[in-house]
Amino acid sequence: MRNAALEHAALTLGTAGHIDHGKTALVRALTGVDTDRLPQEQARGMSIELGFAPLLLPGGRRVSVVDVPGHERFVRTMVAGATGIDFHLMVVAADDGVMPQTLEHAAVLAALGIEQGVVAITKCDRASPRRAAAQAAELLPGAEVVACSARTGEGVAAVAAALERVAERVTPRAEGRREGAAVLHVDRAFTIHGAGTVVTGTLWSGTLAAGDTLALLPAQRLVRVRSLQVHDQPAERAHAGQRVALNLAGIARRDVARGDALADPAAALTPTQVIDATLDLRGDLHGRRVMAHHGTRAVPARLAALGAGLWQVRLEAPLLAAAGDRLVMRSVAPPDTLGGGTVLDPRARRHGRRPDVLARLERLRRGEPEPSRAAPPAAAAAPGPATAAAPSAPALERGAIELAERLLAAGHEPLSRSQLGAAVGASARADPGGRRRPDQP
Ligand SMILES: Nc1nc2c(ncn2[C@@H]2O[C@H](COP(=O)(O)OP(=O)(O)OP(=O)(O)O)[C@@H](O)[C@H]2O)c(=O)[nH]1
Ligand SMILES: [Mg+2]
Repeated sequence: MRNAALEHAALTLGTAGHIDHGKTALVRALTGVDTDRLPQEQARGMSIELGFAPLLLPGGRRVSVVDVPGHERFVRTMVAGATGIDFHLMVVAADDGVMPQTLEHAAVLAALGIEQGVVAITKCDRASPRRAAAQAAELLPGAEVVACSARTGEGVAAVAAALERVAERVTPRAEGRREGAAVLHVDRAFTIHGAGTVVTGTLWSGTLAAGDTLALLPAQRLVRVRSLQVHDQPAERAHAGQRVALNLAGIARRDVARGDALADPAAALTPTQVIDATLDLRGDLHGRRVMAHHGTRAVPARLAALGAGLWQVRLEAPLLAAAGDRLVMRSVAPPDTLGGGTVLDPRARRHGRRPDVLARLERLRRGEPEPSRAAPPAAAAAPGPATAAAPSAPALERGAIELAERLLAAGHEPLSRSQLGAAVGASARADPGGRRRPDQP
């Protein structure tokens, strides 16, 4: 790389905090960029969409900033922005203190596993920071608290210095995902006159280059990367953790939106509707209908408790999740963040609390590798002396084994006719009439 400032691993900083507490004003004081670009945002003096700006820290390190809206109606947008960040800038106004979306954004950060960050007590030209600082320190213990004013500029350099200290110690979330297949969750899609469809997002894993063919999900269409930018600069290649803009060929603007994902077709990322996860949630939520947020997407889901912090998330529309990804759960009404956790099995079957299924999830939670699933289940293999004594016993056909697996995995949950249908159909196809009972015609 040409510029020493770019030699550090790519890091993204996300703002957080209640409406009107001064997030956008502080980002402008730090970066010189007004992230409230939309006419409605300027007219209403309020952020609606995610805003982006590059931040050059005092020591020369460059990080990307995602500025989120604070309005309670836009928490979904906030989650979509926070999903790709490495550390946070929680903004609390000195004259208002900790407010509902301060708490909710803190809960979202916790659910996403974003522990490191800085608290800025803004508007110190208006009120003493003391009360707000004490409240914020209680909410986010461990974060450095810095008083400042975006209006007078006082303390802004101290905020930048505190951010730099965190940037030095934070582990980039993309670390360990650089070698993987490319995945990007789209946070904006728009048209640039003369260029066509452009999407932006934080590159979640792998690398991307002009000319690459990607699968657009959940539509499962192929698109081609015509050109790309990293941090607003044309680039040949983008790496995991960087903010990228992709000019896409083969797709109209109306056919791509925030919440879609672009993935290397080899990524094996497919739309999924049943997820097994380890979740840390407030209250008894078994059977509750919630909003499940993943990547830049949110869909309604029903929660089934499996015990010991293990949950099955049954989605009403697909998510594009992989094992190890973070999930955030919010209540549908009243809107509130209930907690979150990590995907263990992104393509689970509907099942209950069967001991063998739970043992497998516990293994996944401990990070142990999956035993090969190619081996037939014990029930179908009929092990024991009888097998040894009768090596000529006919093997069960594939359809019967599939059916047995489905019934075992279902536990106490009855399978629907359509769920059974495929396996029964496979069984019938595998055995075209050869083993009918003698009394059947
Ligand atoms: N006096 C004073 N006013 C400030 C300061 N920071 C922001 N403001 C004002 O507070 C209002 C809200 O600031 P924003 O930066 O838009 O707040 P925000 O947190 O981005 O708001 P949302 O994005 O809508 O959640 C604006 O009128 C700002 O000019 C400050 O340090 N001192
Ligand atoms: Mg704002």
